[in-house]
Amino acid sequence: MAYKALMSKIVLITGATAGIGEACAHTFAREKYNLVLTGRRTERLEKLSKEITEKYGVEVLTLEFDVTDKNAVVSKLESLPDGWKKVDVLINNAGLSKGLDPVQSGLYEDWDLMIDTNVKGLLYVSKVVANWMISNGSGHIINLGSIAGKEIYANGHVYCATKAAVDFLSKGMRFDLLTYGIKVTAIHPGAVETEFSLIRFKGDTERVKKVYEGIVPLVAEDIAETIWFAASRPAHVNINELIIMPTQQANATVFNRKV
Ligand code: 8X3
Repeated sequence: MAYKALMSKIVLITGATAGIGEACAHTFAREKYNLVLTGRRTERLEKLSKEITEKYGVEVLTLEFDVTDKNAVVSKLESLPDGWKKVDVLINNAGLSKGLDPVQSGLYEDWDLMIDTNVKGLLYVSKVVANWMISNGSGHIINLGSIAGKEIYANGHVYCATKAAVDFLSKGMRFDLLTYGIKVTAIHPGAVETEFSLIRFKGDTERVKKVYEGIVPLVAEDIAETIWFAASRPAHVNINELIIMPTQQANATVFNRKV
């Protein structure tokens, strides 16, 4: 397995068990990349791995860890066979929003989870993989930001702050990795219908319904195709960042709803 991995390009995707991460797994497998898929849900990882191997004939390795667990991130990633450390593209997709509350009543555990996942988790993974890319002499880090990192909206302060952090971390990484020829791209989606809102609203399907009411939202595949566009530019071209929204969305809060 390690030998073949050396022959093909490799993408490592965090949070690959659903939504944008899962869609990226399909898109990159279609383009004949071998995949390292990471996530918290083992069963889903295994199911996706099997599906992709059968459908596209590429090789898939799965690593089960939570990006918030620094020791697990480092030890699981470092446990990869050497051939699999030749990662060409890292997609830092793992991220979430939990709760939508003002500062005076927000829950500490929601804040911790968002900051630990969206900011610290992204950093933990990036450090390990950036070092591999430096040894390999090339690489491309693609970070999932959000329109929420470009604008603030009511009750979104912590989530928006974490995505603003992703925006600045991406810009900072571009400085750090410039001399190594490593590309850094940030993708900032608006409303994408995934499990995002279900997690934000903690399973309240009525609130989730309202988010997408009267609009045709983006789907995970729209973002995966955008990421593929960024990843497939020629060696001398880097897409620094892209903001992508549904046609019926003007900014983080203004929609042209047809209800
Ligand atoms: C998700 C987009 O506008 O719901 O990152 O925060 S938004």
